[in-house]
Amino acid sequence: LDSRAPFGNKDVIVQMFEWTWDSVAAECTDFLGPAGYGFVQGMFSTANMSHHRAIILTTYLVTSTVSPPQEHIQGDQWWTDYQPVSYTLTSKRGDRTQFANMISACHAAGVGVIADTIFNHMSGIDSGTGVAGSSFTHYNYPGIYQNQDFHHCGLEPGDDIVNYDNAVEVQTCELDNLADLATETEYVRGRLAEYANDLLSLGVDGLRLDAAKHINVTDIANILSRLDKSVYITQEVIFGEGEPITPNQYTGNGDVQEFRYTTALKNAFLGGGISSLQSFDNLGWVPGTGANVFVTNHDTERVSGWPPTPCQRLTATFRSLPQNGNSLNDNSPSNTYVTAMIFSLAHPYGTPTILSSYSGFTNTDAGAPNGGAGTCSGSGGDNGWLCQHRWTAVAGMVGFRNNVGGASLTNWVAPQSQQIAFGRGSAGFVAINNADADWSTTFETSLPDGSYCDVVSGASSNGSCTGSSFDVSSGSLTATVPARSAIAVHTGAKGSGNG
Ligand code: LM2
Ligand code: CA
Repeated sequence: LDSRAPFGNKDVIVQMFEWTWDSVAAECTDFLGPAGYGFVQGMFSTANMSHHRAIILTTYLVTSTVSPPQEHIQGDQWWTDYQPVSYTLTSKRGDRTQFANMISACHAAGVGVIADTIFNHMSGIDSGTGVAGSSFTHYNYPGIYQNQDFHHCGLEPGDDIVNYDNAVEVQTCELDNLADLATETEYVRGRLAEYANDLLSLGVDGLRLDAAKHINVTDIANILSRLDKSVYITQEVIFGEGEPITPNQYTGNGDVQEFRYTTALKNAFLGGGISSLQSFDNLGWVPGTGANVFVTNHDTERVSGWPPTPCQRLTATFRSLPQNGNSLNDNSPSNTYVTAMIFSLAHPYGTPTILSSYSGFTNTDAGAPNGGAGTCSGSGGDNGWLCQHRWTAVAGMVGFRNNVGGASLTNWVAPQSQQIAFGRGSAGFVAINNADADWSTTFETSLPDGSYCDVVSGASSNGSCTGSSFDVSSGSLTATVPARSAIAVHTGAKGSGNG
């Protein structure tokens, strides 16, 4: 067992962006992993289960990533969750009891929970009252932090980070005016560890460290050394060309989010050619065993500020901002968002996170729909929620990934720059056609002979396929991969015919 594997040997993370704790709990129970319904048994024979539920089972790891559980400022914008005012576990997503109940429900369904954790800062507004009633001013959070617990860098007017080429400035000045915690001090370290340990005591399985780039790597190491148990860690360290603080410096603390991957997939799928995506091993990126990767996250799916003006492009500040919109998203053309997620779940590099978010993100401030209560319908979204984690191709590829495990990449072919196919040992095979014409060919695979269900278009149900099916004979698989689409088969989804 890889001690870094997020939860058991299932490594797919779903980021339930802005879902309330009650709605995450229900989704864990209803879809993400019905208790006792182990995919490891591999069969979907329970009569009263819909095939959608059957596909998913215990496959996902849930992260409440973009919904930090602590008290934050009031307001309707999604980003109010990123301005903490106390460590009371009451947020717009629910209270402490609901948070604890969510963890219990998800665990009962075989799904782990990662909490988004803000170690870098408190609020960015001058004063107010948080959602649990705590009053505060910018550098005074009664009973928690006072003026001396914050950095006052003095390097720029207003103490804001401007120059990303200066490591001290990036880590001791303020990100968007957010009061920057003095994480080198004993008191702040101890207080942050106390908060993290409170989360762990409720059963949290991992932490996403928000704005980790803005915290010295040794400060993070010190805080983590105080945790009561070892949990999965993923750190947000956004790569910026030429900057002194790099993602690779943080690998000793746990996984690191590799934003170069996000950018590479966008560029490849939108024109550069997906044949460039065979390997990420010799690019100087975070090694695959320590990388957390995604096609998009809550920051990059938002389009504000992108593309940059030519003048912005020249500034170091711009280079390392979250690069809003610098990724594929639900509005991307030609099904590229879906085919890129298929690629991400099929390729062995990194631990993949699938964002599950809501539409209308072109309004970059808009908070969650439906009062934050996440709802889905069948294999799609509902009430403004997109429910990417339920999409047939995404759910099918989560099953693919769990089935192929750590099998190595085999049988790679790329007859042209927008068509690729590869296997994962003898356990799975995928072909992605990002060209505008169908791709009809015979692939050489390492699969055992048999009949397989295409998990992009459907699933295996009682020995037959709800989508397409393909036969493998002497390793050969003859298929037509539709334009701007994909096919994927694996040994955990056998079947024939067409349901
Ligand atoms: C992260 N990365 O380092 C998160 O992934 C990102 O979503 C967070 O920014 C950021 N850290 C801080 O936790 C978001 C959002 C910002 C928003 C901040 C704080 O992208 O737009 O900033 O949360 O809520 C907002 C205003 C900004 C204002 C700031 C402070 O947009 O104009 O700055 O609040 O009041 C004066
Ligand atoms: Ca800092």
